[in-house]
Amino acid sequence: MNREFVSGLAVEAGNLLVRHLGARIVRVKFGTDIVTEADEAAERFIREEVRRHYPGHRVTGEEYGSSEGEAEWEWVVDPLDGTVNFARGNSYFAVSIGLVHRGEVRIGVVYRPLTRELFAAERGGGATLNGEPLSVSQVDRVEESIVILDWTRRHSRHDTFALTERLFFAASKVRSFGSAALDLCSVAAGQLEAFIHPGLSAWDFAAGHLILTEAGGTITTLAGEPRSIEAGSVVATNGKIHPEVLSLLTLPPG
Ligand code: 2AM
Ligand code: CA
Repeated sequence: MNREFVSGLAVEAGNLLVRHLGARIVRVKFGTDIVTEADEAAERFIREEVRRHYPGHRVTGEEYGSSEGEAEWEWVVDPLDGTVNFARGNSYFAVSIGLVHRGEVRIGVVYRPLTRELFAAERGGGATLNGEPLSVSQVDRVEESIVILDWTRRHSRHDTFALTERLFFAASKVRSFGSAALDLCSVAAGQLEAFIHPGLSAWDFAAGHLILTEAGGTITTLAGEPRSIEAGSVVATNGKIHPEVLSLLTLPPG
């Protein structure tokens, strides 16, 4: 098992997405949560390659669920993270592949095909962007920070609005780009300081989780609990502003 194989797979799947630019929307899951032919084709490709090279491994992907049986190794795959951007011709989308061993992410790769940015990490081995080491920023105050806040239609707009208001007043800038995997990589690369999402699935952040922590960042739930790869909220920062961000996110009762 190696980082090169996972990286190669993400790059090939990314190239497949590029060939599908302009792909038809095949399903609307919920509100703006859509699926195109590209999501499905890229996931089928990854599943087939894993089955061919690592037949004993389990695959869990956003579009086709989990393959049968228990396995020590599990590939947690989002074939297209940022589908809404992809469908509008915006380059901010990526392939995300996390390789999990007994519940722990060992290898994480996120590939943004239109800019050819390959983010990769191996547990204990650091994180890289196109082979160059990555590290989080040194900014230590929210006041000087750029913060990404994103949400889905499934979450209460009132709760999200309350958080947005607090961050808007506290941070230097608030952004929203639409790909959780790339957002985590941007924090890992020191391009900005934090990413907050009230509810993600494992495939959205398994790879980005490892890339961020290997670059020196911190990731927890909104409540400040340690983050495994189970679905739920995500607060990801450069580490230095984490306590201050969490204190801003704690809404007073009532
Ligand atoms: P996607 O493009 O793979 O759907 C944007 O809000 C971010 O949240 C994207 O990473 C998007 O991933 C993810 N996302 C959107 N809807 C979601 C949902 N219903 N459950 C989990 N993640 C979602
Ligand atoms: Ca997806």
